[in-house]
Formats: sequence, structure tokens, C-alpha cells
Amino acid sequence: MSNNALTESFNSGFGALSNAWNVPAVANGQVSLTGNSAMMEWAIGRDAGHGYGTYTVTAKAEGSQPGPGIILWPGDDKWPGQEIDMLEITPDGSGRQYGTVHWNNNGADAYATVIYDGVQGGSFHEYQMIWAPGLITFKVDGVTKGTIDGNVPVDYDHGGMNNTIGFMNNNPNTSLTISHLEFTPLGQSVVATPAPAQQAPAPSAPAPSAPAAAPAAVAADAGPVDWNALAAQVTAHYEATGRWELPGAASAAPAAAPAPAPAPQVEVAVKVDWEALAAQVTANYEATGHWYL
Ligand SMILES: [Ca+2]
Repeated sequence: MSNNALTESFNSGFGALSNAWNVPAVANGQVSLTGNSAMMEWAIGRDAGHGYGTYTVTAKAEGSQPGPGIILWPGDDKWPGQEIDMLEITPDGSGRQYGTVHWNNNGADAYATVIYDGVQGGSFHEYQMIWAPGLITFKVDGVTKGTIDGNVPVDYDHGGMNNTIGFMNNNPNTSLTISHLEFTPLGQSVVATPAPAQQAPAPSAPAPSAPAAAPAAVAADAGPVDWNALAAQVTAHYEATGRWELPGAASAAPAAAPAPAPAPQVEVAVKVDWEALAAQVTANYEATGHWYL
């Protein structure tokens, strides 16, 4: 048995998504990813994460550029590979959102997409992906946006591999806020997910968009970001420290989020998955001229 149900409300921490990178502590039952940040279940083997079933994420993507992602990463952490994305933003500036199934085509990345027609960013939506044998269905707010029935991966319990649930943002002009995550194995009843908390500004609370959440190394509102320079900076930092992060981000993050964050886990977290993610983003840039996952 390697396909357990999962409920995460982000009321007291990151739960199973403890492989976190530049992510501030939860607040108001939500977690917000800005700048370059990510959080994921640990992709440590083919039985890691989850398989066939219904994945439901209540989230708000902001911005009209690639950056936010709801990502199911290959359990074996190998890419190109078995990646299923429940939310990304197209690189054409339209702000359209879409879902993707990736697979390894003789060593090259191949993929099929479903555009989420009529879905606008800037507000919470319920993103749902149903992974069944031979069929993947993408829904938003209960409405089916499309299906994919070719190259559908087989889960671990049926001889294939599972995927781990992750969230990321890699653009200073976008953000991703998640309020709830639910996974229900195939064959079990899917429970209703709660609506996100209304963000009524309390008199004593800082504004949700306070700049403290942004990594210090990314100069906010400084105009177009030179991604080549940023990538070179991150790569140089990795070569010097063995860690994929923006220089200075590790020291800035705890100050920005004075809450019981699991700091020791962050030290280990950056060594495994983010190297593969960074490689993928770089490969996408070289192939398309766009920085996206
Ligand atoms: Ca919540």
C-alpha cells in the first residue's frame, strides 16, 4: 500500500510538503509562495507520494506570466519523466492557466496540455486532477476543462510510479497562495474541500502582501528581471555552497517569517529536488526562450 489519503489545511505548518525552499510560515490557514520558492513532498523513490485518485488544491495564482505551479513531481526525482502539472500560466502574456501531463520520450521531454478556458487568476479556485488508469481529467471549480488519455502513467501499486505533490513560484511578478490540499485514493469518496478564509484585514495585522514575504535578493518592483543574471547568480551560489537558493535568501527567510518553521529540514531539502527543477527550468529556457517549468 503506497497510496495514502492526504489532507493538508496549512493551519500549523507544511505537513508532508516539508521539502521547502524559501517558503514563509503558514498564516491564516494559507501559505504564499513569492519570488523563487517551492515546497513539495519528498521525491525519494517510485513509491513516494501518491497514485491513482483525486487531487484537489484550493489556490490563488496571481500574475500573467509563467511562475506559479501546482506540480506532481516524479516519485523517483528523475526528469524528463512522469510529471503532472495541475496549474501553470502560459508564456504568451495572456494569463491563461493550463494543466499538463509530461512523459519521457526516449530521453526527451514530451507533454500534452489542457487549457483552462474561462479561468482568471487573482482569486481562489479549486483545481482538481483525477488520475485514473488510462485517463487524466482536469477540473476547475467542479467544471471539467479537458481530459488526456494518451501516455497516462501507471501508478506504483499497479507496477508504475507515484508522484509527489508540490507547489512552486519562480517569478517575482507572480505568486501562488494555497489554502487547502486533499488527495483521495481512487475508489474512495471525495470529501468537500473548505472554502478559503476571507482575508478581511484585521486592524492589528499587516497587509497580506507585505514585502517581507519576498526573498531579499530579488529587488521588488525594480523593473524587468534579468533572468540570465539571476540564474548565473543562483548557479554560482550552488557551486559555492551546494545549495540551490538565491544568495542571502536563507538568512532572510527566517527574519521574514518569525514562526515555528522547521528550519533543520530546509537545510537538507535543497539538495535533492531543486537541482532537478532548476535543470528543467534551464532546459525550458534554452528550448523556448522562456523561464518556466
Ligand atoms: Ca487552509
